[in-house]
Amino acid sequence: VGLGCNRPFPERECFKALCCKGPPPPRPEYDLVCIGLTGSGKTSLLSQLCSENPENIVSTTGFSIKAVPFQNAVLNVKELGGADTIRKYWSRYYQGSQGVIFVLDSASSEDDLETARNELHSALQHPQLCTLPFLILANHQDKPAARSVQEIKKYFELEPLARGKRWILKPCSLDDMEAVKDSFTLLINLLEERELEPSRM
Ligand SMILES: Nc1nc2c(ncn2[C@@H]2O[C@H](COP(=O)(O)OP(=O)(O)O)[C@@H](O)[C@H]2O)c(=O)[nH]1
Ligand SMILES: [Mg+2]
Repeated sequence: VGLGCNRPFPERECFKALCCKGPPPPRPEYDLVCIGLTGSGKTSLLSQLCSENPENIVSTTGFSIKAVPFQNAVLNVKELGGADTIRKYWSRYYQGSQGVIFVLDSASSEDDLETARNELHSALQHPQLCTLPFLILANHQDKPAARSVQEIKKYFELEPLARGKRWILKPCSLDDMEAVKDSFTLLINLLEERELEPSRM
């Protein structure tokens, strides 16, 4: 008799079959803010995660909120427009955030990369964000001019600044959404850890 046929508790199987028919347990929801310069790919990545038609993407002038579904959680992501004129208002929308997604264009000009670095540093040090988990996506990796994730880590001086914080830096591009989803799973793990913290004390 093989192991699979050996069922000493058929009633247990029945119970499982019955209780699994109910509605799935509600998934936890987290409020996140998504920032990054215009053109870094915030709207495209979030739309892909929501399975929206990429042709409907328009430049984000104010902000937009999307409920992004994952297997174990729903992320309510507030994308803030990245234009020069809007960035100074980013911090007005930080309140209530439980985590941060920062998207950058790995193939952008030196000037834009420096601007992105300054914005990321401000976010990492902002009183309303500095204790939150960060997912930093080095997007546009499909382009030949893209800097590697190691180069970006060094250029952005993340090690000294973000030491002790929970952050994830991952290379990605629109054409590999599976990798993007994996990165979000890591972020969700950090968000869950955070939720458990008070009960551990
Ligand atoms: N080649 C390439 N293009 C991308 C990638 N991500 C976004 N884009 C393009 O970059 C442009 C700006 O993207 P968008 O999502 O509007 O950026 P946002 O301003 O940060 O919201 C669009 O034309 C996208 O198709 C990527 O990973 N690779
Ligand atoms: Mg946008």
